[in-house]
Amino acid sequence: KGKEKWPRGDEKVWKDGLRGVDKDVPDITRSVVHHVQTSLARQAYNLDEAGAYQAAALSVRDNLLVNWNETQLHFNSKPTKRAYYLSLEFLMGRTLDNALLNLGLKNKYADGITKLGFSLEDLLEQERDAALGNGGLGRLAACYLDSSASQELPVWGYGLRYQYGIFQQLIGPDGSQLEAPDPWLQHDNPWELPRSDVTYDIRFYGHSERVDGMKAVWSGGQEVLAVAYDVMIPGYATKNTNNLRLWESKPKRGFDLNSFNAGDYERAVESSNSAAAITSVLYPNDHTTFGKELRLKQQYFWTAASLADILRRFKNLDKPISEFPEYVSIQLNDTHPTLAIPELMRILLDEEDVPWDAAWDIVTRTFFFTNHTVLPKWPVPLMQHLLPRHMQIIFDIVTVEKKFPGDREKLARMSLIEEGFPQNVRMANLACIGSRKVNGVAELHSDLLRATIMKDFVDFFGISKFFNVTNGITPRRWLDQCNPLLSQLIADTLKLPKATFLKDLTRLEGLLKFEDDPNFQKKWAAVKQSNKERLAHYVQVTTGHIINTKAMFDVQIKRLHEYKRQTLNILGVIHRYLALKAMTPEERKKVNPKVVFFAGKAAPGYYIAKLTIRLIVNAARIINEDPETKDILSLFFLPDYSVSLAEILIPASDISQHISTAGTEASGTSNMKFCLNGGLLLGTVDGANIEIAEEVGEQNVFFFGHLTPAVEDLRYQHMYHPVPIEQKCPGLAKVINEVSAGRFGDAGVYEPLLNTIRQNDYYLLTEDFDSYIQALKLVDEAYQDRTEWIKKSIRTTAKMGKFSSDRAIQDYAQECWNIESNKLP
Ligand code: GPK
Repeated sequence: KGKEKWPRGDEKVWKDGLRGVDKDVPDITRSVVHHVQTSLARQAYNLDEAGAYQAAALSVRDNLLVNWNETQLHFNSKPTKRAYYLSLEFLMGRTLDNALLNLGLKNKYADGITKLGFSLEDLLEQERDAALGNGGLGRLAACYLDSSASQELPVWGYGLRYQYGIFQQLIGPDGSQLEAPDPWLQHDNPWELPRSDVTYDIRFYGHSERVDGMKAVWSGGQEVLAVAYDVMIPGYATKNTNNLRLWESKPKRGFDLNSFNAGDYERAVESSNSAAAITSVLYPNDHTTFGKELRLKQQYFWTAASLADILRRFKNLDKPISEFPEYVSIQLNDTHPTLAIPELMRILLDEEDVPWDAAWDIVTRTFFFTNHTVLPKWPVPLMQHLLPRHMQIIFDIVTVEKKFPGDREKLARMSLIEEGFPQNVRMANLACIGSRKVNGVAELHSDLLRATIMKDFVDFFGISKFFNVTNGITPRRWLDQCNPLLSQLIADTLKLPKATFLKDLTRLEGLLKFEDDPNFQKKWAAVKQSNKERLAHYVQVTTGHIINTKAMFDVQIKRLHEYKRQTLNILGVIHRYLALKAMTPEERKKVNPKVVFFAGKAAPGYYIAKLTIRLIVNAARIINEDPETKDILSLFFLPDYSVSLAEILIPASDISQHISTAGTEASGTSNMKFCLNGGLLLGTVDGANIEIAEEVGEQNVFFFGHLTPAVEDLRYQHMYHPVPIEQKCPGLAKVINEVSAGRFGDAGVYEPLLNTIRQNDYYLLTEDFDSYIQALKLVDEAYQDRTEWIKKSIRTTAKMGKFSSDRAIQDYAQECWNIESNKLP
């Protein structure tokens, strides 16, 4: 863009904009010019897109701030019960587009920005994702914030302001995943408000002494400062704007002056570094907690600061402490915030002088616990050292022990302490005992919880404490924002304003009336086609590859994990490739062309998952270059999966894969996103796939594989009566042998991955492979009848109402929190 003219756009607008002389300059343009010249101290001359984005964002933020302030005032004006969502992860993605849509200002900003010589669409691309989460659990928290604000519910989120979000994924020359840091705060973040006035002291280590019986004093150790940053959460088509409060850790006082004066510079900065380290980085492990001291410090720092803040707000109401649960409900997003339970006990016992039983009663009426997995998680040691007072409290929580004096085995299973060297705290048991209610995230998952890991607690507390809230997704981001063409087509077809179905997703059922209308079918297919072209354009720009957009697009995007079985998918692709190679050119002409997309990150220390990535990348290098097959099969691993990349991939998919071993995927949420965007689902009978099929009808999904009740028996068989893979599943054995022999390079490299299948095959690839291949064949056949396929696609979208996160949040609001909507006038 060397010879560009400066300023861009209309010079008069830039000049008059700030002074406000020209009545024709719209307010929005004026406000953007104002931020360029004042907040950024820049000029129209040489303003690049990054600067224009910043100015536009600051201008939008002004709108949000007004609403945000009014919302806080509104809810403070009379005593209101509030709910708090404690989550160590909030995977927010970008904000500008979402804020504009929720405010209803997108078109106005697009016009205003055009006057300045920029395009809004380009500016949106300037924003970095806020990626403070790993995957489903973190993105769910973000959807729930949107739904809470959109339904005018008094819900705040509490999390951590990590300096570095989830790592950036690169692919090395040999095809393996490499990791780079994500310094997302390097440029100013216009979406947060630092609150230097909202701070708390948080203590670690030290010693706890009990004075006269119950009352204890915890002192000494290290104290650090928690500083609040507020992120505005706009509701859709409402002024209500909620808050997400993120904590940053700082040294309590600069650095240690004594050491500094004594010339010991290193010691002086050491303690300040260790304080800042607490919120420096998001742990990149999905589904696992390790016994890492810094991770436990993060968890305590965050829960202690959040509780202190919640308590301070409650105290403004001037109510007796016994009424705390009448004004406060706290949702624990998985076991990560479980320390909030002993922490609230500590505050009540040691600071508020509440007797033990009354304190426990308050605690168990305040907390609610959502479990997100049935996979084992490792409990955390170190507690004694880091949090001595909390350890005493945990040892004193003997509810369970009292009730089963005789049954030693049951007692051992339910105990908060796992015996051994060292002893461990069982966070899930503590979260269950300390909460009013416990829920799973899809029907099957909640059933499994009640039948397995929570069984003893069901016997103890009764079944009504354990219930289900099926996950949901926000239709604002996952329909309107990511797929504006579809959203518009739906509005035009139903003759409804978008807000009607974006706020009540069950209204999509109205589309069923049009499923047979050829004109509508044509428009429906055209939207899918243009989303496929948008994705193809992205791939071309980022990788140089040209994609056949007439081919079927098959997508699997999620964290790399053995239980999610990306390995099954890639071995299926290779199976297809080998079959194509064995065909005559004539036969190949009849084949339905297909493009397979993968994306997803592996935890940096997850060796097997990283090998799967390497195999996908290297298989792609061979397959995409093969002149005999490349027109009918191509394969892409798109690096650095993110919320923003999902927004391009999901609307473009014809079929998406959700193929976990039955009983392992608690719910899944991308399955809902694909279906909402008219992509069909290929999956196992697992998690929310089951409920999706119930809604859209089994004839509209492609199911395969063994069912949950069979899984345990099959694993037992594998352990005690192993059958060689050549016998058990010859089709898969052939594929594995090709990989093993180096057909995709790197002979020998993939052995550890292939051995997981050859040996005890815990995730049952050998059991499900044949029915998987069969299901893929049915997908191909169905795609040949394009009209029938389009009808399935329409029906799928039409029946996705249940999966709005608005419904999920209503479930929580009614079953748990007991809070009410309160719309700003
Ligand atoms: C579950 F336990 C965990 C975890 O640590 N991280 C995570 O993303 C996911 N999850 C489940 O794996 C999904 O099935 C589920 O849809 C999602 O949480 C939200 O509930």
